Amino acid sequence: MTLRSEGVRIAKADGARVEGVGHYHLFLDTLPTTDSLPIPPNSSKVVHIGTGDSTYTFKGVPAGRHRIIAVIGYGSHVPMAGRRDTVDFTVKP
Ligand SMILES: [Cu+2]
Repeated sequence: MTLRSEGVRIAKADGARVEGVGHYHLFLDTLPTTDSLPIPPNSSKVVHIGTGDSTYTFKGVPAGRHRIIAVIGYGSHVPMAGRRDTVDFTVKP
């Protein structure tokens, strides 16, 4: 999956909350957490792309329909309001 943003500079996660600077988070087959709280640590369903990269590959996703919700969060991992998008896809058997 490749991500793209406008109006936000994608950077390494450094713990800071700087307007207009953040990194991507991916929620696989789960709803994003509350906007006012930091996104939980990485798990099988939650990914912080804290390196500042714009690509990520999920491995071992089973066949069937899936949904990824991408959320840009500040360096502090708190989501940026309105900075999210959803993609639905199917993994073939
Ligand atoms: Cu994060």
